[in-house]
Amino acid sequence: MNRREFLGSSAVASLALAGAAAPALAETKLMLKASDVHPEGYPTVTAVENIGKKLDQATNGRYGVQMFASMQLGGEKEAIEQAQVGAIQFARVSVGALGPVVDDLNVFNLPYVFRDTAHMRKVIDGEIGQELLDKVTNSGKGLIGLCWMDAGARNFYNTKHPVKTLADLKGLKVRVMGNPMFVDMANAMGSNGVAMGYDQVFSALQTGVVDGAENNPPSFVFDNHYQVAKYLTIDEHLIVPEMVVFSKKTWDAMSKEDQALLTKFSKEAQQEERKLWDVYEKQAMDKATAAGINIVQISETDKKAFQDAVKPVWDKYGPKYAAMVKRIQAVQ
Ligand code: GTR
Repeated sequence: MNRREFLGSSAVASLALAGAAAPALAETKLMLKASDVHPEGYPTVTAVENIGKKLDQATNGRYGVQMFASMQLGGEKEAIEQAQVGAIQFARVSVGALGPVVDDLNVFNLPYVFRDTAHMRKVIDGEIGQELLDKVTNSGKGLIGLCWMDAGARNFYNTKHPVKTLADLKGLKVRVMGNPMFVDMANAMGSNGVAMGYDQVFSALQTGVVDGAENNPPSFVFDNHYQVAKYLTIDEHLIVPEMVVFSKKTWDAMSKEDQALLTKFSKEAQQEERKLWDVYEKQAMDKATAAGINIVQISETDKKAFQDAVKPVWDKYGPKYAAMVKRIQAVQ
């Protein structure tokens, strides 16, 4: 089924079902639709599928989850919009894509805002994490913030040459996520930031529309970017967590008990995904190495130049989030 057929047919049926969680329909299984840009087997995909399995069991089959992986329903902007109107229920998306919808989240999109991924995990697991999930739920944007997912740290890769220092980024056209903060970031670092949806990245790299992109190792490898971009530089300029958001339309039609189950299983998924992540990230690096990818590791000392370069981004966006940045930095 293509995207148009999907949105035209089953979405309507699912809406009708979701809106009518009446006793008469109790025997009918409600299939909650989920979208992810990544393929089957990717940690975020498995984690959301597991929420579905648990829901199925706990509700005696009243609910199930149907996963549309590998961008079958488009990129992340589309997934968010589909969840907002109730055409799908779960959208697993990056905070990079969600920031333009719920501005409070953009604090996590500031380059080098986290010391490392362990710091990020502490923050999303704690009070700040819950507060930002609630911001999504209370944003009036038709979304419920269910849980966080780990996506490691992001690095530059390109089709042209090794990037050993900041100067090597100069002039490279680098694809970034659809959020003005990242275009500013890429430009501040000397490259030319090009915002585009994730669904276009592979072909943009392949056709030379862009020279490079930036992402975590699992996306680089398991979404096949490494087949065309042979130069990877581990500089960890962004540590952007991801969120599973749920359609408020569907949520409002669910009983309090079912909502509580969904909340519980989502919290569990947050922890489960990260275990899968650690394994997958290692596999990705092994695969990249085996494929002969040229990998440059930026040392802690050299990272300083990268961090200094993004100062204009902090000058422009930082003040708005100053109080939250302080709280993030205070998390040990
Ligand atoms: C991946 C992330 C996706 C998407 C993608 C991108 O790391 O898991 O949600 O945001 O990056 O660059 O668009």
